[in-house]
Amino acid sequence: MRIDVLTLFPEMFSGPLQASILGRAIEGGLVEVVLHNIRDYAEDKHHVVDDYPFGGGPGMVMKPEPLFAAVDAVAGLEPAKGHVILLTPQGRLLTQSIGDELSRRERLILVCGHYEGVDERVREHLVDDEISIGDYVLSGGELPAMVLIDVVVRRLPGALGSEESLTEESHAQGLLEYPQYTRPAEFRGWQVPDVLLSGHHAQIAAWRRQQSILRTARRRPDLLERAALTEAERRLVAEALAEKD
Ligand code: 9D3
Repeated sequence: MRIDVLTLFPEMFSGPLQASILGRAIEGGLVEVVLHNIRDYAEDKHHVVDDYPFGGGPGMVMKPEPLFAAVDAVAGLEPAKGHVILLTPQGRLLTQSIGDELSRRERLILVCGHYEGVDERVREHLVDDEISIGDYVLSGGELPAMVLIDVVVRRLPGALGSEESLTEESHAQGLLEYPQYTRPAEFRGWQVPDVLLSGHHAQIAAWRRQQSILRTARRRPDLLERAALTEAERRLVAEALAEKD
């Protein structure tokens, strides 16, 4: 996979792209991430990339010409034109399934907005998709682009080691994780639950499943609608929710 990133702040990407799973995937040639400074595509002497909004109002708007020029320069036609994604607070909310869907594409082109927004013609005629990472205000599309790259690259076949893939699979049940402990068995007087020290694998699995369900019921009841639970587990959920308030 190849991912082109169009941004006014390419230097923001160096840390996250080098660390951990992402760094390994890039090193190993699983994905190529190419950064482009939008300012390099501004044709005027001072490389201006923003301007005042027509009709007045606060803030600056990103001009269309540098963005169109940048996408034209990197889009490519072989084997396919990249899927152009604008990171914007007005986009569809990023989910795991959107990440999965995007990870099956050959090429992505991520456009990071800054200032109050981008000229509407960019949305209408340049961009194929618009994505937000959540309902909170950030300073630009760079952090969201890094989040999206992480979500997508983890899903590429071969990005995770076999151990990591197995952990991934065991957590892909639509429930929150169960509590985890490591040594020491007692820390500042706080004990690890006995069942985890018992060596009874079936009991441990049952305890973990119950903890996952209770935690999900209390913290993220919205997730339970899609989880596959037995009748007994549904009763457990009902009890947990009843004692909550
Ligand atoms: C406070 C300014 N807002 C009202 C006029 C508009 C606004 C414009 C640009 C708010 C944030 C931004 C910069 N953010 C992004 O470009 C962005 C973003 C985000 O802020 N939150 C979640 N996902 C994303 S994706 C891109």
